[in-house]
Amino acid sequence: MKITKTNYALKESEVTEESLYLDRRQFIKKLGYGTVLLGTSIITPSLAKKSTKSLKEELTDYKSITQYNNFYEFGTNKLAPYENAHTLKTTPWNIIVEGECEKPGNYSLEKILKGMTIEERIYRFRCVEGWSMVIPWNGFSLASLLKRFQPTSKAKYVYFETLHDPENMPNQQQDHLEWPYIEGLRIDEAMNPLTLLATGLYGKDLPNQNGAPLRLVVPWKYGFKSIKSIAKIRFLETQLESSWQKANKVEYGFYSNVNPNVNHPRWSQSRERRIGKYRKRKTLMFNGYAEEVAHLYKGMDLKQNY
Ligand SMILES: Nc1nc2c(c(=O)[nH]1)N[C@H]1C(S)=C(S)[C@@H](COP(=O)(O)O)O[C@H]1N2
Ligand SMILES: [Mo]
Repeated sequence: MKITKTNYALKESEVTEESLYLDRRQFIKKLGYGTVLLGTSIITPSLAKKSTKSLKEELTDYKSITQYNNFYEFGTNKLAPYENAHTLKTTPWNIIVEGECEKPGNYSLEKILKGMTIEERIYRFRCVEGWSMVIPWNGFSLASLLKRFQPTSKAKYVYFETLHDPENMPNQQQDHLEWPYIEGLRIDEAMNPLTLLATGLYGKDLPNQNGAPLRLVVPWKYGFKSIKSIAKIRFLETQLESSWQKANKVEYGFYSNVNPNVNHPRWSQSRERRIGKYRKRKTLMFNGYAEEVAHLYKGMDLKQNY
C-alpha cells in the first residue's frame, strides 16, 4: 500500500470500537496493512505493551478534542482555534531542518510522509490548566523522523518551531507570546518511543486547530510542550528558552513533566478533570507513563528541574 498524505490517516470507519481494544499489532493485521507495517523498527515491545495498557481509557469525544483548543496564533480563548484556524494553508508544507545533523535541508512533508509507517495508538494527553483528554492520535514516532536527518553527537537538544505567518495566523500580529512558538526536548526525550508526531486523530487528518499538518505529542509532559504546525526542526548543543519559558520563567520550566508533587505557582497539579467528566481524578506521575520514562530523569531533582 502506498502511503500518501490523503490516505495516511485511517478512515473513520476503520477506527472501530474493536480497534480500541486490540493490541496494535493485531489491529494493523486486521486492517490488512500487514507486511508494510509489521516489518518496521518503530513497533517496539514497549509500544505494544503500552497500547494495551492505555486502551482501557475512555476516549474524549471528537467535538471536545476539536473545539476546546489552545493555539494562541488563532486567539486565546478555547473556541477561537476552531473558529479561525481554517485560514492556515497546510499544503504544500515544508520543514526546515537545521543545526547539529548530517542532513540539514528543506524537506517536503508530503515526501517525508510517503513511505512512513502508520501508528495508531491511544495517547493520553494532559494540559497544565488542570483538564485532560484522551485522544486517539495517529502519526509516527518522532525518533523515526529524526534519525533520517542523522543528528551528530553534539545534538543534545532538539527544538521545534511553529510556522511564522502573521497573514494566515492573525494573532501573530499581537504579542501574546514571542513568535514563532518554539519548544524543545532533550534528545533522549525526543528519541523515546512514546514521543509522537501526530498527523491525525480519530483516523482523520489532523484538523488545523489541533496543529495540522504535523504536531508533537509528548504524552508525559504538560500540553504546551506539544507544539503545533511544525515548520522547523533544529538540533542544538545547548538549551534554548521555549516560548512559555520566555513568557514566564517562574511558571514554566524546560522539562514540564506531569508531576502531581510539584505544583504550578498558581495551581495544584495533583488533580485534574477529564473533559466531559465532572469528578476530578488524581494526576499520575509522568501522566501514567513512569514505567517508560522515569529512567530519563534518574538522579535529577524534579522540583528544581520543573
Ligand atoms: N504553536 C502552538 N502550539 C501549541 C500551543 C500554541 O498556542 N501554539 N498551545 C499549546 C498548549 S498550551 C496546549 S494545552 C496544546 C493544546 O492542544 P490541543 O488544542 O490539540 O488540545 O497545544 C500546545 N501547542
Ligand atoms: Mo496548555
